[in-house]
Amino acid sequence: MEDKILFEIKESHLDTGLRGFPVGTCGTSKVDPTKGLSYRGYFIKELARKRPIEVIYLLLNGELPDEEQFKQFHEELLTHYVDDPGLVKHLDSLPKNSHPMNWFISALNYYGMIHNTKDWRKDALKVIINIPTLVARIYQVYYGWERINPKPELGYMENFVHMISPPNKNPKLIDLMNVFDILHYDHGGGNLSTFVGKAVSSGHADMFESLIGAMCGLAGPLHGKANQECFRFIQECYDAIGTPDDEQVIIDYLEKLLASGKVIFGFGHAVLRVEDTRATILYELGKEISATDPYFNLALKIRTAGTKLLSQKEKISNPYPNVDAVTGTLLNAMGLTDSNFYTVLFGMSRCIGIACQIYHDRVTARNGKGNPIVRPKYIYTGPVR
Ligand code: AMX
Repeated sequence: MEDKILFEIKESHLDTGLRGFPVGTCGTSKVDPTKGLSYRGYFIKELARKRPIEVIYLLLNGELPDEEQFKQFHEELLTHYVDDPGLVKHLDSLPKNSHPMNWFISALNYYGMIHNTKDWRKDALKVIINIPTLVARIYQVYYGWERINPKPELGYMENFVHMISPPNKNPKLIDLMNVFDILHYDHGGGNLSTFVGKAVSSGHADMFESLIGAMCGLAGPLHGKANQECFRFIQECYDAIGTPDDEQVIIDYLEKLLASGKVIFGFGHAVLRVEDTRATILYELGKEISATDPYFNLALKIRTAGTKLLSQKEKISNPYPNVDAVTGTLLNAMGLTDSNFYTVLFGMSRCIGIACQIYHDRVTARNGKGNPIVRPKYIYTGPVR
């Protein structure tokens, strides 16, 4: 079989953060520069309005389930469901002034210590079925909300939405969470958090240890925490200009920000060269569930004004909105107003995609041998004595 050359590595590549280096294979999802995200060959727009468990089944097994397979899978997942009272005690002991991502990482660690089976499939199932309850418990304790007990029989995201009780909770929060969860499961293998999770598991750390590594990666402001920054950006724009009818007012305002060295949050992407298809889905959903919200309306106006402005800047590879351009406005409009928590919601979903990838890396890759330990080379640049 021909052993094709995929990439030529030059010295100048050493400073690029492995940008674009092929380092392995990923069978669950793909990010195409012009067609956007797909899971197992299905474009995300074909999946966004399905039931979350159907899409998780697809990521894990490679095909969408029929009704019987769906039922069996859901029943199997529920056998792994546990609402551990020790978790709430653990959360009660955490410092209230720390970031919710630190709580999420700590909760995963607690959960792994108690419930880890060291069986990759079982642990992936445990992550899938329990992570919304774990996040709901964090919400309850962190914000001092009512500690509503779970009702897993309600459905996957339904149970999550049932357990959280933000003031002014919008009844359409469930519509948003179903779509939000599906959109954020997987994004190829090379995004920082997924890459880290896969790398940690390659040393045979367990599923929970691997996800903790991944979520520490997600917590960085250049990666997952960008979604909270993007919403703050919309809030700042709103405070400065409101929702003007004249597009030029928005363009002038954004131009001033660029001139002062700031970035237009929610625009640009390392891989995509079109509007992020996840953003397109959320703009459409927002028109259904959040049409009168002022932040959402401003985000809609910035969608076109920002693209017009950034298209004139040659150095910017992708002048279009990414998924974070709009998520915060919708979460906020549905009652989840504290943007500090948005990365945790992203993590709740992304852990599922990473767990599915890790399962395949460890159990099905290389005819069941599993992928080898990750061991890249860093070139020594210190003194020679
Ligand atoms: N506003 C202002 N400048 C931007 C820009 C934006 N939205 N997007 C890119 N640029 C600039 C870069 O800073 C870079 O400038 P430099 O050469 O002076 O350093 C130049 O354009 C070229 O960058 P690029 O090749 O187009 O993008 P990248 O792959 O280096 O970076 C990203 C991608 C997302 C970090 C960048 O577009 C950005 O900072 N966007 C704003 C922040 C944001 O929305 N983050 C969320 C990311 C979404 C996600 O992946 N979850």
